[in-house]
Amino acid sequence: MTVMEQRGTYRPAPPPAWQPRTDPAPLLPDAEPYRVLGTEAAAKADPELLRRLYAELVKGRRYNAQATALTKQGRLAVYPSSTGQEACEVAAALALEERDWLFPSYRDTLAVVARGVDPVEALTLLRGDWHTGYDPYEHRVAPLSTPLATQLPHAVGLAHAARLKGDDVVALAMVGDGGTSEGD
Ligand SMILES: Cc1ncc(C[n+]2csc(CCOP(=O)(O)OP(=O)(O)O)c2C)c(N)n1
Repeated sequence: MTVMEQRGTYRPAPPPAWQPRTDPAPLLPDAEPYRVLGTEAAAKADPELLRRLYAELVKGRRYNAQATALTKQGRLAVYPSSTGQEACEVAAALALEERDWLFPSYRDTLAVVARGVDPVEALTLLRGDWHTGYDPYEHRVAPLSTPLATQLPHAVGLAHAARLKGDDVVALAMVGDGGTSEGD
C-alpha cells in the first residue's frame, strides 16, 4: 500500500468494465485511398519537391526489387522489403532536418538511404556483417535494429539528452505494429 493510500487520499476509479468494440475500427485507413494528385493541396505544392518525392518512391521500389533478388542469389542473408510502404519510409526520412536522428528497424532501409546513406553500405548488416557499414554519426542514422523495438529506448534516450542539453533535435524511431507489443 502506498503512503497516499494509507492516508486515504488516493482513491483511483475502478477500471472500466470491458465492453465489445462498437466503433468501426477508427485506426484503420479509409476504404478510399488517400489522394494528393488533383487536390488543392497538390496545386500549391512545389513541383520540384513533388518530382523529388516521386523519384525517391520509384528508386525505392526498384531498390526493394533488387535487394530481394540478391537474397535469392544468396548474396544477401535477408532483406525485409518495404514494397507498398515506400511513401512512409521516404517521406518520414525527408521530413527530418540534417541535425535530426533516425532510428530505423530492419524494414526501413529506404528511409536510411533517403537520409543519404550509400545504398550499398545500407545493406551491410543484412548481409550478415558485424558492423553497420556506415558511420551512424555522419548521417545521424542509428543501425537498422533487428531485435524488435530495441531502437525505441535508444531514440528516447537521445531525445531526452537533447532536451536536457537544450538541443533542437528530433529523434524519429520506426517500429512495426507487432513491435509495439514489446516491453521496450
Ligand atoms: C525481440 C524480438 N523478438 C522476436 C523477433 C522475431 N521477429 C522478427 S520480425 C517479427 C515480426 C514483427 O512484426 P512487426 O513489428 O509488425 O513488423 P513487420 O516485420 O511486419 O514490419 C518477429 C516476431 C525479433 N526480431 N526480435
